[in-house]
Amino acid sequence: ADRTDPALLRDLIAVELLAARERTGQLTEAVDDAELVAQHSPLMSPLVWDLAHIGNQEELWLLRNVGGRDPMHPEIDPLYDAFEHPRAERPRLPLLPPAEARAYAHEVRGRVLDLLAASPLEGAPLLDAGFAFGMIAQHEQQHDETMLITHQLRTGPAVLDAPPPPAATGPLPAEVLVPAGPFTMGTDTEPWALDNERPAHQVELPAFWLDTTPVSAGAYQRFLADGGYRDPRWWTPEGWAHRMSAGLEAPLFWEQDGGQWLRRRFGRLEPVPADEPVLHVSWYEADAYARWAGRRLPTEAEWEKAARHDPATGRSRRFPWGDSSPGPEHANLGQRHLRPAPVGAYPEGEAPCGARQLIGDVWEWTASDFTGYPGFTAWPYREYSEVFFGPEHKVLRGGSFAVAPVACRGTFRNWDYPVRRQIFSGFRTARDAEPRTGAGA
Ligand code: AVJ
Ligand code: FE
Repeated sequence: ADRTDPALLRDLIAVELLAARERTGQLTEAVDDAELVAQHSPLMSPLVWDLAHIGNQEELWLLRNVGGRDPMHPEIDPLYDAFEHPRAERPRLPLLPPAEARAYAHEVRGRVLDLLAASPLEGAPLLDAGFAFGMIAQHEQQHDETMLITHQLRTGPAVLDAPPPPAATGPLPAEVLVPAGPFTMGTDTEPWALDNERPAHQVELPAFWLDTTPVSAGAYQRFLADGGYRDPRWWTPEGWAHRMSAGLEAPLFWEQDGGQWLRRRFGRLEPVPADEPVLHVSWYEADAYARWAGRRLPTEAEWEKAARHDPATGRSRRFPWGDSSPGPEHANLGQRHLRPAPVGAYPEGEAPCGARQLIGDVWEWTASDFTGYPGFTAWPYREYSEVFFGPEHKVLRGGSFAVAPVACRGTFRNWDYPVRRQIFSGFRTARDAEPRTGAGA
């Protein structure tokens, strides 16, 4: 879309806001009011919290900060401030009941569409290229992914349905080479990039080999069958301690039935599909698998170089396939399919290096801690990223089947604790192409 034409930009924003709300509607209308207010896991908010929080953030950023309007219900702000109350406590707050939460989000949206029609989309940093509107569309889509995680944790009969993703094409080599050299990491030009994706900067990397696709559940089962969960050799000391104390035996949602592994997916039990990317593993498990395979997790810079660097032009693309926004032919995004596609799907989404499914399907754990790039400035709010910088969070890249295109691109960075695995997390592995030389060698 032509983002320099204000009329087209307004349409694009309206389409993204609408798409997010449609998804929010599907996720919150699939269950009854009792399930909306219930806590399905202490790791998650009740769905009704997400619903009103979506409306509250939209009111704060668009109606108040951009539009200069007065608060609609100032007394509810603290309830929906993610920093005031940890998720586990949210069910006990005096939250808006479902009908009121819906009405509030709907009321805010009506006023936001009026504001959008009247608002210039330049002249102030929050307005330029419609940034605040884009940030809010992304925010709602991020919570739609969060709500889908809650659905995955929920027990009870299945309520969600979607057609299967496309099949794999191949054969493909197991790994692809990314030659040594500099590339541009991060962005100064992506209009709705969040602060942690900025600024663009050069990074020089040695050559490395990267798995062509995410690690499959079948490959991961060989790690299990080889006693990988019983052998501390493959685990970091922290990872082994966690594996022992949490009693990890397999990815989350897997259960053994005789000799067979089954997995629970949105209320249905099915055999673990061997050709699907492994899902619901923690960073510790991903790291242990990589060690067992004689490999390692890629760094965040390696992941981004594989996904964006175009050796023909030397520039970094927005996506592996080029600069065009993701279509259904490129990547499994947006909850169109409620599962990852088999490894080797999406030939049209291939990166110049030959890697597939870097965008969509599963979030990919990287070896890297979440930090600010050189020259990072927190904007427009410190609590989005900066307060999470540090070694306690690991970076995930690429987006899952549950994340919408508006909240996913080659520069997008997600992060979580290394123990987390209710998220739609998988990984691929890497290895150095040349033996490392020590300092002074
Ligand atoms: C970027 C997914 C880690 O859910 O904690 C939503 C996104 N930030 N509301 C999160 C977010 C504020 C964030 N993650
Ligand atoms: Fe939020």
